[in-house]
Amino acid sequence: MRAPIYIIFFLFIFSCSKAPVEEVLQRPNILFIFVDDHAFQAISAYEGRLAELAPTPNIDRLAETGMKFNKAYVTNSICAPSRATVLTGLHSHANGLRTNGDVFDGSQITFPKLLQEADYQTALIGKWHLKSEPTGFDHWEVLPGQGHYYNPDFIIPGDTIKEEGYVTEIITEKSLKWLSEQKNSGKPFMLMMQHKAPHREWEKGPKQLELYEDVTFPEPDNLFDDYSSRASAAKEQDMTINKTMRLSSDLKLWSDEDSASWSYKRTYGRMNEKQRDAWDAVYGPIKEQFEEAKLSGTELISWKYQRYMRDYLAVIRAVDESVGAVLDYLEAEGLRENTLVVYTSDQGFYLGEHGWFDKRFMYEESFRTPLLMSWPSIIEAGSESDALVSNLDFAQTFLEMARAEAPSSMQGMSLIPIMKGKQPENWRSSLYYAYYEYPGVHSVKKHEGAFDGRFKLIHYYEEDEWEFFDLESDPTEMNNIYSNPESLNQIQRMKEELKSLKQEFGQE
Ligand code: SGN
Ligand code: CA
Repeated sequence: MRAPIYIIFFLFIFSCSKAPVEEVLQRPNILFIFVDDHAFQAISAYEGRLAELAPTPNIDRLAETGMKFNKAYVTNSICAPSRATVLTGLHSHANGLRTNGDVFDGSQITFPKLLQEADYQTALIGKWHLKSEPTGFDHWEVLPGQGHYYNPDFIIPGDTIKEEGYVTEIITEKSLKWLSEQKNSGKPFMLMMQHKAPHREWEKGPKQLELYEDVTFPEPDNLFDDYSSRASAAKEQDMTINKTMRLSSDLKLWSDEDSASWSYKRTYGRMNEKQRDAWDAVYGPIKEQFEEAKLSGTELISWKYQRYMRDYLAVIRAVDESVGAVLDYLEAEGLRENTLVVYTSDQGFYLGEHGWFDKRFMYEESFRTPLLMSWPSIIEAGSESDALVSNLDFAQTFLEMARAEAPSSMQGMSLIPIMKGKQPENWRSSLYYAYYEYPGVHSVKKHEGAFDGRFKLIHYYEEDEWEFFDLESDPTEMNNIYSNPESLNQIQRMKEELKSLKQEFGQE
């Protein structure tokens, strides 16, 4: 059958302009893959020190077919606040969720609700962590709190169920199932597939138990940082590999006394006999060797770092396979061209840099987050962006894609011009950051700051201590130059910047 004359006319008009036909005729699908604590240093597309030894080939497919963002940041480097910012397009002080202890007010405007109103099918599967019941989703199945790696519980509307297996694989299966169930709805979809992995305590999946056991990973240059020149917060935190990382739950060297502990019960204690036997076959000999070696001092720190990397990176391999599975599905269904696939994390993570694990600080490893976007009909394959972008920006980006109006109260910027390769002239020139969870786990003091892509100003306001870094000469932030007379003008400028950012975002 011949196409009606108006369609031929449409195709002609749009083949002459930049916007592809798909964008005009059909609204795109959105697959938002959100992971927990995935450091950009552990994605091979970012070419860091771990890239060759622990590649992430499927996550890298998104960079190969799409755009790699080199300067993607979060407003507040901690789980629940990051998730609340993604949903609302608002800084923590504006959406009311500042710490992991707060409850999300699900009655406020979120982008999933607006997509639902715009006739999208919406779903959320995996980690949620916002305490209140999800709103704005046609379908949701979420982990309680942090969730479990083995045989995880899921909260579903009106019930809690326990699933047998490994959490990353289960979240993938549930996501594929929902995708295929809604396939014939005639509506575009927006799925948030939110992995628990690679969150502490980095429990490897059954398929990756032996992965990396014969690999020695390079240490970061500042594994033995002494925090000289930094403010007291860096010295007084509780997140070092040396002191904070536990041999039991973190490094899996359980002893009999541990079996009553909460961390034992929610990890090793949840495994069935078969899972435990496979686990013990790998970790049993490691425990024996460790006990014989009687390590101490820097040798012990280096050993812990190797164990940490082997577990953390193997947990990521399962996530990489999950990304491969969903991309394969979209390809097989012919959905790849007009689906935006986003890969990002709720924040970054320390992989031994500054001697740490965890996040929270405004230093690069945790303030920055990985961000890859693939949407073949719009984004040029293999492209990169150095624009300052934020987890604030997703809500407005997705709403623009759905041709739904974003409320003027939202505080981000749509990334669509950047995806199309054109950074607008009036793009933001700096970012505002604020962290509030103190006192709290890992003892990171409250701070706020401004970053312009090169200079970073941090204020620990309860102690009135300052830090100032020039990332161009000091990319690993080892040298606080706040007292350096030559930096005075730049410091003054960044203080003004911080003040105007706070005004812009209505921060007291
Ligand atoms: C748990 C972890 C912490 C982690 C927080 C917040 N301890 O308390 O290391 O910082 O979650 O993580 S654990 O012993 O329970 O693993 S977040 O990603 O949810 O913000
Ligand atoms: Ca997290």
